[in-house]
Amino acid sequence: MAMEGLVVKHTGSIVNVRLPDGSVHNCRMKGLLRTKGLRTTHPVAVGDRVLLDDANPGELLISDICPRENYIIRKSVNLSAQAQIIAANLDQAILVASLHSPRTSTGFIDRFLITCEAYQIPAMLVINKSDLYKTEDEQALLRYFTTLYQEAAYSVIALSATENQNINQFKATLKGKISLLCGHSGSGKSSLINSLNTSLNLRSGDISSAHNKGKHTTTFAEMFEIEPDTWLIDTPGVKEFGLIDIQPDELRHYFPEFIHFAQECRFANCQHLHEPDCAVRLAAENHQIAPERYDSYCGIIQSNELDA
Ligand SMILES: Nc1nc2c(ncn2[C@@H]2O[C@H](COP(=O)(O)OP(=O)(O)OP(=O)(O)O)[C@@H](O)[C@H]2O)c(=O)[nH]1
Ligand SMILES: [Mg+2]
Ligand SMILES: [Zn+2]
Repeated sequence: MAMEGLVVKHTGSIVNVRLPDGSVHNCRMKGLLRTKGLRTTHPVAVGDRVLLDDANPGELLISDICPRENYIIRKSVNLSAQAQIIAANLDQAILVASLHSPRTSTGFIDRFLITCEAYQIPAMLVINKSDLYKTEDEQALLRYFTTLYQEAAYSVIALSATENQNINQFKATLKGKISLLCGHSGSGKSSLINSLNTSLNLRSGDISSAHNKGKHTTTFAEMFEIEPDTWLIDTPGVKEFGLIDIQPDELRHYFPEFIHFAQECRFANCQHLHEPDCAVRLAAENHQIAPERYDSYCGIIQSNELDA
């Protein structure tokens, strides 16, 4: 008899599936399924709903993957032709960033947001380690990032996972949803999950004092139910957020703050680069659109990281 389960963890070889009764089982893939999904490194992802076959006693086999509502993908680190599905069936994706130890950047945040827009997953920004930002410069930098992304229509929240600042306010945005946490190693994703459910005790790692970076403590994506029906997906830290399957001609749709101005461009298919009477470029010159965001757009178009 086939039954449905939820993939809560997979390490490449081991896939853990949770059944409706709450029990978690280590399942294997049926042979044929392994070759599906050619461009991805593995056919199943955390968050997938799967069908299980229990024909062999004592063994559950994943016989099929239910159609995904959505998923989010990034370029695999060493296999540039391959993509890695980070997770599937998400309600939102949250970037956990810190201003230092490790330091975030607008380039990293923009690529994460572009990916979320391309896959139609609501995105949000958490600036963690707010307990560390005491100097005037740090406070100014915090305001800078907050304003930049709020003006681009994203929610931004500053909090401290370890000092419990703003955690309840953040928790309210998670209720009843499946949320993905992404970010650099050491930004505090696992610590944040621990602060939301103190019984989980996920491993967190030190920041290397030599490089001010994390040490890649979390090595596999895993889903946790922090309270009934509220799920968080912890993921390994990433160095970069490689864009995949995005054409230069569609990138402009993934900067939500451009859309309003784009209606006033002379050409309906204006790419907002050197075209005459471009209302988006003009809005950036007038600071109605943040010039950094506009420059980031132009920079990505001119780089060779998009699919031609
Ligand atoms: N001061 C301060 N330190 C924090 C905060 N959140 C996390 N840390 C510290 O940052 C370090 C890294 O935290 P982790 O939770 O392991 O970070 P991560 O994002 O899960 O890292 P990876 O699993 O490597 O991707 C640990 O030493 C945490 O104690 C915070 O809000 N304030
Ligand atoms: Mg971690
Ligand atoms: Zn234009």
